[in-house]
Amino acid sequence: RQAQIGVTGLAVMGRNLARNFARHGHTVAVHNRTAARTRDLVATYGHEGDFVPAETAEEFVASLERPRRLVVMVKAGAPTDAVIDEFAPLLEPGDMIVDGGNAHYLDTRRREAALRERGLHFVGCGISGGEEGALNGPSIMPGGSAESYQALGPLLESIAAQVDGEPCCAHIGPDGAGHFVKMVHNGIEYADMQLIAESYDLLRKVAGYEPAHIAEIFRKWNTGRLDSYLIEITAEVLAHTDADTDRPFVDIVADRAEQKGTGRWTVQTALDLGVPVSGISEAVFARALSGHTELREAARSLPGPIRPELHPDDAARFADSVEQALYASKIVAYAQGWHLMRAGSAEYGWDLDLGTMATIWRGGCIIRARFLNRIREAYRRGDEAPVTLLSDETFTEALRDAQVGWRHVVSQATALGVPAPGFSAALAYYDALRAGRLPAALVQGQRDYFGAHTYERVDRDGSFHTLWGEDRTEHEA
Ligand code: NBP
Repeated sequence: RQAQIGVTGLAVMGRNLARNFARHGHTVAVHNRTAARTRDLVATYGHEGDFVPAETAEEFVASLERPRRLVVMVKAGAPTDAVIDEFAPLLEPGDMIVDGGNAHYLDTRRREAALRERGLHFVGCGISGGEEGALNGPSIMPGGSAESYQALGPLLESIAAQVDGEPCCAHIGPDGAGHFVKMVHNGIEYADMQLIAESYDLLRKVAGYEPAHIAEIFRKWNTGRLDSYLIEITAEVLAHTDADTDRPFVDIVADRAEQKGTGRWTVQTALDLGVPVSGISEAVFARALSGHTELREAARSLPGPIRPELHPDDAARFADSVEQALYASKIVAYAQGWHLMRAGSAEYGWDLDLGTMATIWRGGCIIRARFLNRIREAYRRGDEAPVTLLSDETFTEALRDAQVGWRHVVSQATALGVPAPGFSAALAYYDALRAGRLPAALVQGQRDYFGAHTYERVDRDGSFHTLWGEDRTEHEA
């Protein structure tokens, strides 16, 4: 019998994705380099649906109906190329290879171009939600040709998370667009996590609350505008007690945060495209800093301010301000992420619909949140998409209301010596965009002085250079 879709690479993600397809009534061909995994999948989960196991690549390809839809879920990087090289010669024009791994979008662009030459569709497909999402409904971000989406879309949409009857899956754009937005999703996820972590740290060190109390505060926040998966799990983690020591779980975890690389890719891409994503970069650097044990050891005895204990009333007020700082900084981080997607779209000619990401990130993925509805609305209002989310009326109003608390938190954090790089960077970004004049004018003056890099004037067109080492007269360059 012929399968509608095939999955090769049956580690946690591939296995769960294959089960998800099967549970939705699709016949799924399954294959893995090491055949034991394939046999294991069918033996353990065969009753969940219609699986067609294949031991060889040839058998696998032969079991797929045409045009073939072949999902690759192997380790990103060289393994993906190895799998493509193995399967491409066995496929026929019009067939589709879908890479559901965490590929870099530039690799996806390269692979798509090479396979297009052979008449094959290559779909770089971002999948978010981890193993749980893969099984029960991820957020899916497929790139590639519109033609391939015609054949793939209904299948992918059927297994995606659903919010208000809408699937968390949509065609993103050509070649690397799907993996690009998945990368930005992960960058935003880094920022979100860092901002939540800073909130915890301030509530603990400034307000003086214990983790269990902070868990309650997060639970309360989760019933309001901050309602999100990450706030929900944060409350769970903070409320957890270590069974061995009876101490708060968060206190027995080594304070070195790790990273796999998509946050770093986001920042590298932002540097290349000249997009300020300080909320995301501070989050990436905060993780990096936490891992530099030797630096932290060397600096441990550096002087800091004395931290007075807060009166309980002041502590409660401070907690409210932290909620405002978190919300405002979150708006900034998302505005930066959306700016990066807009820049990527322009750079690569993707014509991204920027509202789509807000729609498909409302469910299935790690940053799923009520908040995304507001972004979706921002892109639906009016004919023109907002240049920045900050200037959308809903967000402008929220920032107006939050800024007093936000500034209070950043100044308290600074005065009391508690690092809040995410909050501070977000506020600096906000104030810099708001500023009528920036000291960039002085930087241009400096550049012209030492390097004759020229400057533009506010009062007339043209490029100018001042003869700084001579009579300081100005010349049109
Ligand atoms: P892994 O990333 O651990 O990869 C293991 C799979 O790759 C196995 O099926 C393995 O086959 C196969 N593989 C390797 Br390694 N080298 C191969 C080669 N040269 N030829 C053929 N197959 C090869 O699996 P995962 O954690 O399920 O993730 C799969 C993809 O999904 C990755 O790109 C990951 O970044 C992405 N992703 C993961 C998550 C998550 O939460 N884990 C979330 C979103 C996306 P074998 O069994 O024969 O060794």
